[in-house]
Amino acid sequence: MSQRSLVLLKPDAVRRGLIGEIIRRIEAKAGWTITALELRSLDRGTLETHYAEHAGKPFYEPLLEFMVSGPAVVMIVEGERVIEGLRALAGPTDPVAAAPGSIRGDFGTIVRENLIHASDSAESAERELKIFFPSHA
Ligand code: IDP
Repeated sequence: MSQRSLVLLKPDAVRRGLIGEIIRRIEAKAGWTITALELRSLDRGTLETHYAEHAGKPFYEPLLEFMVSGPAVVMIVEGERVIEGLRALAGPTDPVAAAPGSIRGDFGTIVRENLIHASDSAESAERELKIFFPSHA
C-alpha cells in the first residue's frame, strides 16, 4: 500500500549536522522515495496551523519558538507503508523513551528537540501536505 508522509527535519537536526544521517536512513528503506525536499525557514502561521491540536498546551509556545529558531528540512516521502514505517524509524515522542536504533533514540534527549516530525496517519498526512506543499497536495 503506497502512502505519502510529510516529514520535517526540525531545526535541531539542521543545527547539529544530522540531516544527512537522517535522510540516509529514510533513503535506505526499500521502496521509499523522497519526492520533494527543501531547506526552509518555517513561519509561525504555518506552524500554528500544523500544530493546531496542541494550541493551549504548556509546551505549545516553546515548541513554536523552537520550530522558528532556524531552518528545517521539509520533505515528502512516498512508498510502501511509509506512515507507520517513518513513525517506527523516528521512535516515540520522548527521545529518552525511544529505543536505540531509532532516530530519536540515537540522537535525542529533550522532548521538544526530537529531530523529526512524520505524519501520524493518512488523514494527517493529507492535511499536512496541503499546509507545507500546496502545489503537491
Ligand atoms: P509527535 O511529533 O511524536 O507526533 P506530538 O504529540 O504531536 O508528537 O507533539 C508534537 C511535538 O511537540 C513533539 O514532536 C515535540 O517536539 C513537542 N512535544 C510534545 N510533547 C511535549 C512535551 O511534553 N514537552 C515538550 N515538547 C513536547
